[in-house]
Amino acid sequence: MSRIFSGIQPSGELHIGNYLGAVKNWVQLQHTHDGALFCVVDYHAITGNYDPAVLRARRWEMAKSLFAAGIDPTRAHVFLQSDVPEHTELSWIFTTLTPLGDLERQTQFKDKSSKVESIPAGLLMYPVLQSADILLYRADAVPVGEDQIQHLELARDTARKWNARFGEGYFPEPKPLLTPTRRILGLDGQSKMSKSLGNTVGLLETDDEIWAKLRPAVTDPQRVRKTDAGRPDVCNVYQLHKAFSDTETQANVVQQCTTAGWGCMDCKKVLLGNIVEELTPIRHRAAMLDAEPARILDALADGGRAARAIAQETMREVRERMGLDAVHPPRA
Ligand code: AQP
Repeated sequence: MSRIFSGIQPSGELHIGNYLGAVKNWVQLQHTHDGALFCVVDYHAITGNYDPAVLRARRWEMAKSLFAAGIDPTRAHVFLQSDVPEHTELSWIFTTLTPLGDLERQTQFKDKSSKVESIPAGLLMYPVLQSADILLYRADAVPVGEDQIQHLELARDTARKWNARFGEGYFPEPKPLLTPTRRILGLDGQSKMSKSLGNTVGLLETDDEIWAKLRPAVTDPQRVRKTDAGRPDVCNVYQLHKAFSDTETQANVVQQCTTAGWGCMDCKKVLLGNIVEELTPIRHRAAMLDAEPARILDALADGGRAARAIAQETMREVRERMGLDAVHPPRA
């Protein structure tokens, strides 16, 4: 059976893009794959300027949100990346195998580095650490959103290179597991929903907060008046219906939109109802966890222990195969 690993940055709140693209899939996969590993990748969240107090709070909130979303610590291991130092050790080893050009070609690097004056090397090295995150557990299936496909190609290249030099077949070549909602746009309808772009709907937001964001959300730009027929295929609100509404409602949305039966506001109100229906139980579970923080602490401690056990064994084998194990005098 394949081993599942995936990670999420505590660089902001868990949003519906993360949820639909990845975390909802994690919740399902934990039932078919024992011991799946889900990591709050805090080392990835320090590549830019940050406030340590804010990071501390976000790590906690991210772990809580994952449990609230339905990750069950008796089925899956949830842990903090910085609780397992072997991530950074394997990352250095992979750095030595990675061509600079491959890193400079990564779309996410080009995108993020174009927005800063001085580019931190951590931004460039991000996919190397990500390869280490995955391969440390010798995971072969990685449930992620579409934006991570290119990084996983690099992880596969790295696994092949290391295997060719040090141990054929040792590291599996990890494959992405995508959901039908592999790329959710922000409510601006322009760019990927992203913590750093401030265009998100948080998983734990109240109904009023969600509506305040959904009400002005961009729809089909050509639909100016209610009497204009809309084009669901170019409308981000329809894409969100596909994620949150049942097939009957989706068909009705198409019918009402293309015949100018509903205005965009009517369509958004139906969507709001369906988002609220899906997110309310998650919010309730988060409130219960707020009242019992020890459950989060215990789950993270257990997850960290389980992750370290696998990571330490991998590093023992990696060091041995690379000539980095216990030193001894030369044999005569
Ligand atoms: N908009 C999205 N649609 C579908 N999937 C998404 N993911 C992120 N945004 C979308 C998936 O969520 C998982 C965790 O992502 P991450 O936090 O580790 O990194 P990210 O992709 O960089 O997410 P953000 O929100 O855009 O964070 P920032 O702004 O900090 O970079 C991944 O599986 C990702 O594919």
